[in-house]
Amino acid sequence: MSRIILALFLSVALAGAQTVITIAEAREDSTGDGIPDRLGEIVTIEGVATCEGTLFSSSTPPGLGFYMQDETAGINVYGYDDAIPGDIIAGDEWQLTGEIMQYNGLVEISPSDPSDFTYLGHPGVPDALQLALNQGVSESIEGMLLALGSSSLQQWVTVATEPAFAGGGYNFEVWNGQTAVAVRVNESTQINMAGIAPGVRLFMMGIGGQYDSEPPYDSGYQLLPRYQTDLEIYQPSISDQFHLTVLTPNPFAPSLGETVNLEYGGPAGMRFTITVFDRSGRDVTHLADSRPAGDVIQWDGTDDDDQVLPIGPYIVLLEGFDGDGKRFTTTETVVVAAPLN
Ligand SMILES: [Ca+2]
Ligand SMILES: [Ca+2]
Repeated sequence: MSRIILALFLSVALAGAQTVITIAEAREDSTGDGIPDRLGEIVTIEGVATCEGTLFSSSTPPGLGFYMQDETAGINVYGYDDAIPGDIIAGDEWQLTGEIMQYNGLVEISPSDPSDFTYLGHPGVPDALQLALNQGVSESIEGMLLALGSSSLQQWVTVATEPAFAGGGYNFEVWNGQTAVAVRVNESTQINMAGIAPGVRLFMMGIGGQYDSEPPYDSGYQLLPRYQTDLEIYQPSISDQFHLTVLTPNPFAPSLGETVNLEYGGPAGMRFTITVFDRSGRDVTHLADSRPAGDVIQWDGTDDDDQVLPIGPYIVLLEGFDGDGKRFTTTETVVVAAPLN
């Protein structure tokens, strides 16, 4: 008898337990047409919310409209307001059960009832996936939190087009290196677009999204910022822009006809003067006087009288003068060398 009871208990427990699949499995598209294999199936996944539960909902009252991700992938969570289990906070981890759907190429999971959600904890929002220079949004990273540009990498994107309002949000494009990336700012995020204009440099974060109205669903990828802080305008200080770079070769051998290349620059309108000093502090040659940026200066290792200077280290002083006559300076060392042998 006890064996029968145990079997009954197990079958009830198994019927109640959900088989959790990864988000990558939930999204799987073995035919590559942008339509998930599991379209219309009810699945259970677990993941961390990367924004509040209604942030991307455009309905009234707001319904479910957010993104969650696990180690494998991300996905849009979509549903009516009567399916909301309570406050969903960015960084919450949830198990949820819902139907796999697809809307204009965007893969969605749609719970229908608050009981489809189980709260698992609050591990916090995962680090954004940093896109490389020239990388755009693509299917495998749709639904994930992405970073486009980075202040720590000093890699920015540049606004390419004026933001245009269309259908409950703003659309514009940015250049990530040589790749144009579409950005969609949903009105529901309440992000203010002031200051976003062509030529402005940004460090950005957002969700990888897609809006492609026609099959095959292989285009229309977008970055979807969540918050004002996801659109950080990069305004480098003058001292960050002012620079002198010694290009190769350094050391260089003037007696072999080598020249050292000096690249310099700064904010628009700045004028530059370049002077070379020897170790004793004597100015030996003047390579530029009140020139604009944009040139690479070549130095052949001679002084102002065209005499080749002795081997050894020399200090290159770059001075920049802005429109108000304010002076900025920086130095680099170059080495005049003898040829080997
Ligand atoms: Ca498919
Ligand atoms: Ca897609």
